Amino acid sequence: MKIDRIEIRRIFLPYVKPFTTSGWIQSGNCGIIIRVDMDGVTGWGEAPVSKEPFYIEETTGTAWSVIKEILIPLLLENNFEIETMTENINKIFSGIRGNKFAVAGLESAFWDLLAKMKNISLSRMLGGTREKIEVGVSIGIQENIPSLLKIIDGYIKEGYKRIKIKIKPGWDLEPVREIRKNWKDFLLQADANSVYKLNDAEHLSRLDEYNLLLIEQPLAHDDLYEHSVLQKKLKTPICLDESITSIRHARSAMEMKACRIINIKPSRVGGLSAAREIHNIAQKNNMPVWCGGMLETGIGRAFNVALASLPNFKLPGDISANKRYFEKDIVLNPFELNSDGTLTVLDAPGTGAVIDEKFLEKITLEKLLFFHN
Ligand code: OSB
Ligand code: MG
Repeated sequence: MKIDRIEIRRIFLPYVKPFTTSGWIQSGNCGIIIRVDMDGVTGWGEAPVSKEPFYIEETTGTAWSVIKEILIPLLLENNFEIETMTENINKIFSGIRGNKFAVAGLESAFWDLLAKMKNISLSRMLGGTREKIEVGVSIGIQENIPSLLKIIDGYIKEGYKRIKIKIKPGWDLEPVREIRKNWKDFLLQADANSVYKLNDAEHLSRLDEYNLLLIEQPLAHDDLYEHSVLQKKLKTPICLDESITSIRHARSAMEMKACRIINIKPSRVGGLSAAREIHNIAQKNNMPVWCGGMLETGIGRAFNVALASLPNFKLPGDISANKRYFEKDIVLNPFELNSDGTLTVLDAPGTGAVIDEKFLEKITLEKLLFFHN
């Protein structure tokens, strides 16, 4: 089979509220939506890139140009078989260095397409074992402690079972202490997005008394070694996010004891095949993983939900209900939080996301179409 058609779109979909981390602010999803058509079946994918390279090196602009000038031309003239499709895609992209979000956006569209061709859910195709997944909410840096506490109170009342806050110097010990005064045992974790240095170790160890589930990516985005030094000085488990960009990095991090937990984001590691492999390796090493998020639209979110149904996703993911991010999403079947703090894994073929094509057209800034010769 040949690919009949690939369509890529740059979009802008505003968030309900801007999202602030230790290093940047995001006001909306500036990602790329990918549609692949083959043999009468349609697969959808998302590359949840941002305008600026503050989380990873890629941006909307670099991913757009890599997808259009390099990745799609590599794909178009190939013949695909159902049985080897995702392996084949990964083989075609195996020479690409970096550019994981661009690669993952395309790769994931083929997983959706393949699952639809096989008429099974993506969760089942990946080996998922759960019908519901536990989820938490990631809360950006706020103006002051009272407003943070109020937001947390709202999410806990909605039913979320785990809270993650973003931290940075000057917004770390105090918010954690105040949260603990109000919610002694609630599952709580903190994400630094690479803002600290190794010589902040003593300062970070003061978080140990607050019983955090984990501290996420305290040190540099491309570091493993210093995290392994820091982990020895902390009781709180380190969870790596930015630093794990490949299967090999995940394996090295486990061997070096640079972390005790891994945040898996399919986009960051180049797609679902790599994400599943990291999950499998972590499982063999008794290391729990959880599914991170990139403030995705309903398309990327549906992939994350399917992935998080695998058995070693032992901790709640950053996969909140769509309405926590967007007033209106580009899917017609947004996830809603169940009363037990879970999202229900979809069992329709593929990701199960039903695209609101009219609305997608409305939020599209630029669109390109490709056909094989
Ligand atoms: O570091 O996990 C992160 C959002 C954008 C970029 C990086 C991160 C995040 C989040 C939000 O923490 C996760 C989500 O709810 O999608
Ligand atoms: Mg993170």
